[in-house]
Amino acid sequence: MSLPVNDIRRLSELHPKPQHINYQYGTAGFRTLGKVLDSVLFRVGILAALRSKKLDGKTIGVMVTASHNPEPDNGVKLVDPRGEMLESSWESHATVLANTPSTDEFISALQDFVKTTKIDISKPARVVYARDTRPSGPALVAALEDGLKAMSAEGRNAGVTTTPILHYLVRTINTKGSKESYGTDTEEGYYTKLSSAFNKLMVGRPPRPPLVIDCANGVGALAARALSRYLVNSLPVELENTAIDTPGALNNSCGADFVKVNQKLPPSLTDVLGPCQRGCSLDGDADRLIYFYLDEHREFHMLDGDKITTLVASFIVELVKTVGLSEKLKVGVVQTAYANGSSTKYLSERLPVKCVPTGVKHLHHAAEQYDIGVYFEANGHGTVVFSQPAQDLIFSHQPSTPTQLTALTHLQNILNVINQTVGDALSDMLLVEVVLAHKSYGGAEWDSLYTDLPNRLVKVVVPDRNIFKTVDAERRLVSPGALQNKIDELVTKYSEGRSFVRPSGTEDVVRVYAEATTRRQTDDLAFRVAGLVYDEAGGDRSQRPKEFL
Ligand code: 16G
Ligand code: MG
Repeated sequence: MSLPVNDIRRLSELHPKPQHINYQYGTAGFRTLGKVLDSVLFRVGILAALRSKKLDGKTIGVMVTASHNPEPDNGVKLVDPRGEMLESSWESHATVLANTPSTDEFISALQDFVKTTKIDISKPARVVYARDTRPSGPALVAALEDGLKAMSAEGRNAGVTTTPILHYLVRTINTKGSKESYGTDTEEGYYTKLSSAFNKLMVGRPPRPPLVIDCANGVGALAARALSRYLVNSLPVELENTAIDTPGALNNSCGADFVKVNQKLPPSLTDVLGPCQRGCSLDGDADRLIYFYLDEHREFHMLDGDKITTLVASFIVELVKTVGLSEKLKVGVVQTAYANGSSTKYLSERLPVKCVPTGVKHLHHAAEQYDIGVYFEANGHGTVVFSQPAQDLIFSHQPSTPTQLTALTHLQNILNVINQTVGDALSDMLLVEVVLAHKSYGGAEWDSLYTDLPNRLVKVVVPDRNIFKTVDAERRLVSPGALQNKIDELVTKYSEGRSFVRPSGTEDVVRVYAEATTRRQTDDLAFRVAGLVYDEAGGDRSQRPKEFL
């Protein structure tokens, strides 16, 4: 059997590739302005069908979203059968196929690809897809559907939903009826799985003050509302920034990225969040979560991905110890260079900690090397993964005391609260709430586990970010030239100074991170390193970073 060339040709003509645009399947799939993604979505439809055929008809996921980015942006990424990110060797195939200029060249690139990758076209193709609330979403989904149609793939439209729910659906569809079954393959199945485990964990805990959830005016608003109906007796919530139909509102001065980058409360919550009340922000597709609270003087405190890691990892370690399984279940943590130095210090004194390059796939894979792997990026994306033997043990172990039994039951329920496929803001939020309730912590007690070093993230616009090459989990530059030496020399002048430079995987910029013991020193270090980067890369003088003191 060969490719249905006629159908592909006819439909491809409806989705011509714009000239002069070079697409790239980056860290989070293809991501750029929604209005230039039509041809990409059509081609991704075809690629998803081929990926499914290659994997013997397993269901592949496609998510249409641009996450925390501005509303006019959009994007698309593929999800592999266990709900994980697309295998990296296929990322470059995706890039090649998206950039072939004409229908004829696209078809011949497809034919080469099918041959070299040894795809059996006669196999079935199944794809489940969803989108976030962006206005450009419906047209992009229609283009994707044309791609599926061209391949006669079986498509399941999961509608408007969060990225982590789409990942959950992929995993549940593919494991249905098997020993590794992960739940019911519907949104309702997701809410039921998470909430019933959560509700069991909250039995007997004192009632909690309401949690304010900033939904970033995105799809998280729909999911948080749906989830809250299952939590009436366990967790009171107040949903804010739920204006999914207001043009321009998505991620605008709200959401997890706004809070993390600006290190401040979304202005819309100023009159909402009371002193000592907990709040959290989701991002535009609800796969990132940042917590915060105001102290009694209404001063803002942020609890980011590093704080979540510490809270969650410590709690799981305690449970494992109480159950008496410390020898058999090793808990480890995975972070990136963006993790606050204080968090790394605190965690390394207690647990194995690994540092990997930015991007969920790196963290996820590294976390899978532990029996129980906790990973979070500082930006709030993360989850906990349990190896299959660890899960089997947790569900088959025979405890010898009532205390052990209680801890084991908690561990079992914790496993079901967690979305192991990918970082999931709502699942992570439930997990955090469980730990806070069990430890009787408010924001301040949680925050006091360690004190963040002041830190600063700066973007530098350069003519070509590709000249920046890093090693050692992005902590050191090997190119351009002597830049790393200059950074090293500068850093020694700052108490507890640390700084690194890496090219962004999602934007045409270079990012500079700096931390030191005081805010002033941190800002100064970031500014100086940004200046070095700028000078080394030879950018336009007018765009040289300005001092932000
Ligand atoms: C994407 C990544 C996120 C990473 C960010 C870095 C996924 C699903 N998401 O959003 O993990 O932190 O890119 O962006 O992998 P940057 O390369 O522009 O700094
Ligand atoms: Mg996101």
